Amino acid sequence: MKERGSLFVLDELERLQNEIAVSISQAATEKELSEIRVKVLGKKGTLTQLLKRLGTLPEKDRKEIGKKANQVKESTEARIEEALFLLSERERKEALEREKIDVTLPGRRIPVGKRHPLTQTLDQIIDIFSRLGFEVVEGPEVELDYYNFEALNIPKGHPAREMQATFFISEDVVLRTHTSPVQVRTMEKKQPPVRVICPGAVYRCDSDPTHSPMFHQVEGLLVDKGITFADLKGVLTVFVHQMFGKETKLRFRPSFFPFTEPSAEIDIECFICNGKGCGVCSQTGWLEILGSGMVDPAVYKFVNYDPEEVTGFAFGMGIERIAMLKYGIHDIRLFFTNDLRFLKQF
Ligand code: 2NM
Repeated sequence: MKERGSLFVLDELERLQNEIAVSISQAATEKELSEIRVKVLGKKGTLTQLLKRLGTLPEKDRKEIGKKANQVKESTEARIEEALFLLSERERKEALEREKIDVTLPGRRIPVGKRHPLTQTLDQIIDIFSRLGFEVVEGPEVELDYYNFEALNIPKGHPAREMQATFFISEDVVLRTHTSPVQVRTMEKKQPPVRVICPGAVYRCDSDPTHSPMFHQVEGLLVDKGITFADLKGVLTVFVHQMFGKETKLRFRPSFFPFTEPSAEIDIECFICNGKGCGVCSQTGWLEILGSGMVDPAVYKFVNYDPEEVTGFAFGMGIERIAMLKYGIHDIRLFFTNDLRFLKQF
């Protein structure tokens, strides 16, 4: 027969074991479980307190009660371990569910930009002349009157100066009206053979649907011993055929520029009406696309080339004009307003 004290402790252990089992089964977090561990097994924990009373019990009951207490302790630890394991399992499953990705979904499209139609046109022109051995050279947009006019055989008072509607910065400084000054600078620096094209922005005080105060040009220059008008015709015919198609009809029409003699403008057959005459070609059947000529000996004098030694040809074209003809664009301002509805079409 056991003592009342022993019976009470045994009862308490039994009750405690059940209570622990219930609270562990209800714990929803790791924190709650570690709180239970402290409450039961900690220094002031319920089981620890109960064990302290072991010494006060009769000798004969101690073994059995001690064994029971140990069992409660071990089962508590085992239950907590198991609960922790279940919690981490549940957490892992939830994470897998939460982070699930559908690898069969189509990818997000990356919006890809396009080059501006003027850049595309210029790149094509540069590509053609590069293959013909021309080098790309650039120069200043704010230019001395000397390079823009004087050295190109356009002295002060020359009517070509009025025709070009120049923006002046000061009496001797202008916004270049063409890229020819870059070619003059090139000839100053380099002896023949010279084969360059000069792309870039140019400025003229002019504004309507087909003229912009800023637009772009490519000019070309080839100087060497024995260059003739036949070379001009050959090179520019190759260019026109590569740019507009090898079936394109073209003609060389006599013209005038102060810096070339003789001079010729190049027309291609109007591809809108096939030469029959329409609004785009002003009923002529032809579209003007290029100016050209044999460089005037007067220009060579300014750059110290000997006109008895070398000859050459030069040409120039407006990039906007070429792009407008190529894509059938009627208003030059569309190139500069950056309306995506326009730009996306190229
Ligand atoms: C054109 C037409 C004809 C030209 C001439 C020169 C230089 F510097 F060599 F004299 N550069 N560009 C030239 C000739 C430009 O543009 C319609």
